[in-house]
Amino acid sequence: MIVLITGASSGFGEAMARRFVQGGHRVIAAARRSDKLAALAAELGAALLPITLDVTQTDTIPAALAALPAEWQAIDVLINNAGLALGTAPAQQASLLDWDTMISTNNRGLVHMTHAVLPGMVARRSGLVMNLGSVAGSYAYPGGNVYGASKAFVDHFTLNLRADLAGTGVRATNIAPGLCGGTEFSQVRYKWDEAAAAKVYQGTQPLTAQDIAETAYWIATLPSHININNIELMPVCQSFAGMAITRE
Ligand code: NDP
Ligand code: 8X3
Repeated sequence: MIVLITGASSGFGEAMARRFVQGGHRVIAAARRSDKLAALAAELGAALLPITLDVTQTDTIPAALAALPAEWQAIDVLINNAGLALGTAPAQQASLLDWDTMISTNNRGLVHMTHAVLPGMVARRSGLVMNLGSVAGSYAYPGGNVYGASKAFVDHFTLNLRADLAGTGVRATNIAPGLCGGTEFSQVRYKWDEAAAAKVYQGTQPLTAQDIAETAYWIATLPSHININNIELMPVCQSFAGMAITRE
């Protein structure tokens, strides 16, 4: 298989790139930090093709895909993993710039990538689009505001993809992880305040990027008549809070 992974320079994307190459597949690894991708390419060899791509620069996406070498053009699996949370401030205090960046990356970038890759999949009558949602897309929490909403969009966009792709042989899956450590997610969210980022995982055994990579690999290698619509994973240490009630 040829697997295109966005956000392959760290965290889930990097772990998934390793997993798919280890499984004998070829990976197109996309992200903004070309130095990180070059290091991954040096480690994984010719099975990994690094491409520098900012998914928020949506005008550049079709040209970046058209520029792929001919033998890398027929993408079997698109993993829309590039994404981020910025901040945990309540909506009334949050940064609009942060909100725009989350929407541009988690939603706009994701739909543009999908739009660029889908026609080839439909023409070949096979393919899989795997989107990285989050538990934040299903369960509201204070400070989740636009991040959670952007992931709810990913969840529902994936289901609507399934509706449109009926009869084409192309599959679509939303992967919704909960607390997951060992990636740059919290460093990015807390703008590289390392203490704040570390506190998120204190006293927990979170999911790992490897757990998510194994999940993605399992989904992508299922027989072609099976579609996982939505899969939600949490570490055992994570559960549900009650409804918040304001009392007079
Ligand atoms: P990381 O911060 O480790 O990885 C995010 C990746 O996205 C990086 O490779 C980054 O690369 C890339 N990226 C960010 N912005 C862009 C952009 N504009 N264009 C291209 N690539 C971009 O986080 P995770 O691996 O933890 O997260 C991966 C996905 O999983 C995200 O969508 C996140 O929301 C989701 N998720 C994470 C959870 C967690 O707890 N960790 C739980 C649930 C979901 P670069 O900076 O080089 O561009
Ligand atoms: C990341 C999981 O709980 O930090 O999507 O929102 S959470």
